[in-house]
Amino acid sequence: MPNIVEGNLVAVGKRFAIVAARWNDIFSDKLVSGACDALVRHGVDDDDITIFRCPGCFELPQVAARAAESGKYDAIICLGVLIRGGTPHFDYIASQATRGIGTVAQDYPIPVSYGVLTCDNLEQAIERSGSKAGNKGVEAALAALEMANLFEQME
Ligand code: DLZ
Repeated sequence: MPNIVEGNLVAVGKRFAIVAARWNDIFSDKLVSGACDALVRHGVDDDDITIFRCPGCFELPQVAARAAESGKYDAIICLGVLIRGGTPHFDYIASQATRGIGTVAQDYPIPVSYGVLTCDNLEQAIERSGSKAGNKGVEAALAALEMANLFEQME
């Protein structure tokens, strides 16, 4: 049998930072509440969750890097909602936010999860923030939780 190392979804005592963009807050608020709910239902204490709100997705990596640098958290969950408009702005912000979050994930020794919606329209945002395609905030929270436990086992 191979030796399998994997994280479980029990997170008692772990500390999480949620970094969330305020743009499109009717949707991003749903991602934040979904992420908090998922963490608490898996044993995380409310006091061990800190939510940082920033203006938009472009700012997510900057705040995530500071949170990682602080050493106060076992994992960081990045949340935001980008909705395509009539100009190429969406593509620039989406690629910078994604690249930046990836860079933070590689630069710091704690897991950083990616819960940024990149939607072509409002319907896609509705579907992914708590309706028929689930809630991507929940998924990002569970990924962070599993990864925090995996990293702990790899120490
Ligand atoms: C400018 C902008 C636009 C057009 N669209 C969004 C969006 O759909 N979602 C989002 O999170 N942020 C958006 N922003 C704001 C940028 O992310 C950023 O906050 C500003 O350009 C200021 O740096």
